Amino acid sequence: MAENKDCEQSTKPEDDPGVCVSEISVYMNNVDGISPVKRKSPRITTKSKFLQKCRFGEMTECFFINKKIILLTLLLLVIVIITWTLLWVFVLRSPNNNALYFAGLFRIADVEFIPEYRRKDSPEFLYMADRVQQVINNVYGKSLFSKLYKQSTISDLSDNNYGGVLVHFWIVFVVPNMKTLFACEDCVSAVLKDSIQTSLVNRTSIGYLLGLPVDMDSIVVNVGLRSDYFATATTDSNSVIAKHAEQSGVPVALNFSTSTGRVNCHFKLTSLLGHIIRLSLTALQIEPDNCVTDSLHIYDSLMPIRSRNLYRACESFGSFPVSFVSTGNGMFLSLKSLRVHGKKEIKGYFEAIPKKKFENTILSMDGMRLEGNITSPYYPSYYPLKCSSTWIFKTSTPFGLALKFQNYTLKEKGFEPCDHGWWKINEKMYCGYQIDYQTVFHIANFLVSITFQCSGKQSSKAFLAEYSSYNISQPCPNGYYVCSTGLCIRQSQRCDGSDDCFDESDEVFCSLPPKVCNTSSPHHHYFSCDGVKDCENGTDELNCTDSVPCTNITYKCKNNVCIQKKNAKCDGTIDCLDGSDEMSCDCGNKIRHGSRIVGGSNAKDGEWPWQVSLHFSGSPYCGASVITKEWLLSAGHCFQGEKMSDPRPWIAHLGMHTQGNAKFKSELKRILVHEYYNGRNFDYDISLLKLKTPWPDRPTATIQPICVPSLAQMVPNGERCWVTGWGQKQERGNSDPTVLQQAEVEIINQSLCRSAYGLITPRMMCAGLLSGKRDACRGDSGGPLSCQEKVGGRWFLTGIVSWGHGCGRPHFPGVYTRVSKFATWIQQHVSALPKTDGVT
Ligand code: 4AZ
Repeated sequence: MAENKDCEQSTKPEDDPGVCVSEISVYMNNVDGISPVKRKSPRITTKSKFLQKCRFGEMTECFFINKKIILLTLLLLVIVIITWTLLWVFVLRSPNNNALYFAGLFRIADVEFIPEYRRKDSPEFLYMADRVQQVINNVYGKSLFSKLYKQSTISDLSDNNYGGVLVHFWIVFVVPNMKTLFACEDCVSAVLKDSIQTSLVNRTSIGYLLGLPVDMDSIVVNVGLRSDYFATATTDSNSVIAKHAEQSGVPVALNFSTSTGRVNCHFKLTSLLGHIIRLSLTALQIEPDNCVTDSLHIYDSLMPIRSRNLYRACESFGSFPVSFVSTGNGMFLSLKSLRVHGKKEIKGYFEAIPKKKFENTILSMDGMRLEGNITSPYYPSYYPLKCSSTWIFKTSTPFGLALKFQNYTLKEKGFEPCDHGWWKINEKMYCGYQIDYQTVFHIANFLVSITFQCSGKQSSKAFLAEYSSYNISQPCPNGYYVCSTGLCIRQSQRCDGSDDCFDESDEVFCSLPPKVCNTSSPHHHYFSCDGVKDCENGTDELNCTDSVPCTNITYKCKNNVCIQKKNAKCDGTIDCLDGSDEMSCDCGNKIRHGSRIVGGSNAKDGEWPWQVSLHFSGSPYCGASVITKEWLLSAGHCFQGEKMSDPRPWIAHLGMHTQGNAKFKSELKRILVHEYYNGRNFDYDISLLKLKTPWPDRPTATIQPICVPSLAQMVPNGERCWVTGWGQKQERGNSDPTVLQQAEVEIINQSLCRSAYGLITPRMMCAGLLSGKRDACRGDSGGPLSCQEKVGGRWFLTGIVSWGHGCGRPHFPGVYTRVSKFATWIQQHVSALPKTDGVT
């Protein structure tokens, strides 16, 4: 395989991959006077005497003495070499752990950019860099931090779309005692900002930083990584590949691939003025482990500045190409891998594209119907951190405007920030959310003004909405029903047992359908093929394995044939012609059957062999369930935030009965939270966890996987299931049990669940007792709600402990993630799971 050796690689496992120029250091130790070369050895004089002796003829004595001298000299030399090497490795070369690195940028206004600034060895660059450096030195040298300030380095001078020169710099502080926690970004940038003198008269953002005209609004200073400092701050670094897009729309290739050695590879991309950069990736191969070993960072700057991080990829993308856009004419990519073995690859190209303004006015002429598409800026690229788009629509009465989104929805904005863009529609504010179904947003006005603002910590996936005018008094055609998601479905689809609206709004306030047992007309989904004989003549359970059109309530065999039998998976009867429904059914078996959580009881050892306790930094935090040899299922909310989503502090305890006595423990290799997890309402509250070490078959059989339900699987209301965990035994106070607790709970009707809580999505379900008493509580989150199949007797992971109003309160049952809804998602990610578990 062809290997690109442009970027720095290291094959030695002990090498620090971040150090491009490992010899360069801001290390403060004074090495003067310890050089062995400077010392004169008195033995040299002795040696010369012996040599003299030799010359005067006593040859035998001379020979032995000579040999001794040689041996002694060699010994001395070896000692000197060892001492020097140890000194070099442990003292001189060791990283300066007391150094803190800050990466930043600002724009110098009123200074004309000249092409020579692009070359770091040009006199023009050196002159300008020296000037800026002196200013920074002066500012920090006279600041509160003067004693800690070590140096600044100008790593780039670039042109930019606002005029002047954009300066990218590093500032290094040396803090003798790190206990003084000096990583205060705001303090460091405040020093710079406070030193700028602005004029109250001019009212511009340009002020003077010791004579340098600096744009106040452009200042960014963030804590940076030492490895990034060494990779980018020094002129002789060979790990940065600089590429420039000379012409608009002409792609410039970006390729790097290697199978050996660690990687610390950086691309600095620039484009011509008045343009931005579109980066298109066609391949990315890195180890998916939450960026512990491998990562690709894309920055909206020419240096790795954290707040300018456009995207952080910890794994490859689901499909290619994917593209990202910058806000200015520079972009920086950082590809890192700590793995010595295995392929690391990035393929793609970038191009200069004109910077655009996104303002549109769309008018309906002579009452004509409006129709078309609106998209996020730079569609289909991920939209950048800062962008905005406005549209003004004018229809005529009685028409309003409908926006049909593919995988996106708008919800009224609360106090929280919007992570996927915010919208202002006729003066009302909304947040955008990514979801996995269609929605239609109706605006009942003939004059519509829409502003979309990009927001979030990362670049977000593009959206497209089809707009059309609609009759305000009748949003859906005759014979159609308006879902709460805004979609129009046929009236016949209402109360048919299938979630056609995607939010179950077509399945609420439905009376129990009548049993029609003596006609040839098909049975209602509620009765048909659910394993329960509702009709005396058994007609509701007939022909359940005949091939039918696939829907979300049919079971899909491996050969893509769908059957009506809902719980076909692993029930002990072959239902699919290809037998796929009974393949890979080594799950959901309990070795021992035994008879708390809130209102629960002690479980017996080995009773719930799929139960896992997840410990964070040594303490029990959440539960999980074993589904394969190396995968666990848990809740998404256990892993929220930077700290919790790092797999390293987590340990999974398997085969455990009393806390701390696990039969098997493993670190986590990967945490995969559902991409649509919504921290506001706990929708899509599910995560997959990959173990670093798969659990062993022996010596214990107390670890067993639970079966994952198929998409069609149905658990009837009132069915009794079990919730297990080491969570609190009471809502108040610290009452964590040491022995695993179990509680039998009932599946609660979705409408009842909704009447208790309001927003219950199709991906949630309730279980508990309406009297309260038995429930999951804090600490049980992520753990299983296990239900036993009537036919076949296997146990299925019907729910995952998610949330609820307190614990064990009457009329507030526990809310669980409905696992069957995620059958496809689980299968997509867990390659070890059989491909035959009936997902559609
Ligand atoms: C929790 O905080 C939690 N009663 C889990 C479940 C329930 C409430 C809280 C349900 O982990």
